[in-house]
Amino acid sequence: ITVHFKCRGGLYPRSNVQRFPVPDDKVSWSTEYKEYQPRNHTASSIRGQPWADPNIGEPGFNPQWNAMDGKVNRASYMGQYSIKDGYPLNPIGRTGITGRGVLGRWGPNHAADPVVTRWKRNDNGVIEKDKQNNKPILQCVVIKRRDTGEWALPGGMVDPGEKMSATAVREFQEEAMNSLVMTDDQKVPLVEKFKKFFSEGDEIYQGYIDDHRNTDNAWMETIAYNFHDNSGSTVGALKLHAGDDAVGVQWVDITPDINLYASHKNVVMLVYQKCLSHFSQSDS
Ligand code: RP5
Ligand code: MG
Ligand code: MG
Repeated sequence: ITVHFKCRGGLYPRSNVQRFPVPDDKVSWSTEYKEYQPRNHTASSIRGQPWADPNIGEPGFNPQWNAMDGKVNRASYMGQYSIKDGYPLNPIGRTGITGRGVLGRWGPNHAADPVVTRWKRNDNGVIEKDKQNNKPILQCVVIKRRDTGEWALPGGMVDPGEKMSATAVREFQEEAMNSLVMTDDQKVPLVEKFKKFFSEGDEIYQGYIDDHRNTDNAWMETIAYNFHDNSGSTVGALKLHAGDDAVGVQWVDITPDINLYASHKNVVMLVYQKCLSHFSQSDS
C-alpha cells in the first residue's frame, strides 16, 4: 500500500467528527498543505481500557517509538515513522484527523489476518473453473463485521506478547468458528483436529491497512497468513459459525470485483496469485 482512500474524507467512525478534506495530491507529508487544519479526536470510550495507551504527555507514559516497547510492538512494517511534536505520523500521510480516534495505540496498531482458502468444487468434488479464463476458482472465508456491515477477513488485534500467527488462528476460531461460546469439551477436540492445518500458514503480506479508523497519529498494520486447504477435506469442509464481532460468515469466490472491508482485497488478491501459481492439474 502506498496510498490510502478509506481513511480520508467523511465522518470519523462512531463520531460526528468530520475529517478535513485531503485531496490525492495532498496526502503525502512532504507536500505542503498550508490550509490543513484537521480536528483532533480521541474517543472517550478508549480511556482507561487495558488495550489502550494513555494520552501523550501523561506522566509515566514514555513510549519507545519505532521499537518493541516492552510487550507492545511500536515498530512499523513501513520502516521508521516520524515523530512530530511528540506524536507519531501516519507513514502514508494525511487522513484529515489527528488523535487516536477509536484506536488504542499511538502509532501502529498491530493486527493479524487469516486468509483461509479452498478451491471451489461442484457436488462431485470437481474443481470449478472460471468461464472467462478457465482458471480454477479460489474461495476464502470472510466474515460480516458488526461495526460496518462489510465483509472482511476475520482478523483482529495482536495481544501484547502474543505470537502473530497465534493471533490469526485465534481470531479465525473466534470470528468464523464461534469458539468463544464453546465449552472446553467442544473446543479442544476441534482445535486438535485442525492443529496441523493451522500450523502451516504462509506469510502473505505485512504492512499498512487502509482502515477507516486510521488517523494522522494512529493506524492499522497487519500480518496476513494464508491457510490453504488444497483437498477441501479439512477446514474446507467445516461448518462455519459467526462469532464475537462477526454477524455473518461465508466462503466467497475471489474475483477481481470482490469488495471487502479496508484494503483486505489487496491481501486476498496476493493469496489468489500465490495459490494459482502453486495449482497443478493433479489437484483437480
Ligand atoms: C483490519 O482491522 C485488520 O486487517 C484486521 O482485519 C482488523 C482488526 O480489527 P478488529 O477486527 O479487531 O476491529 O484493519
Ligand atoms: Mg476479533
Ligand atoms: Mg476482528
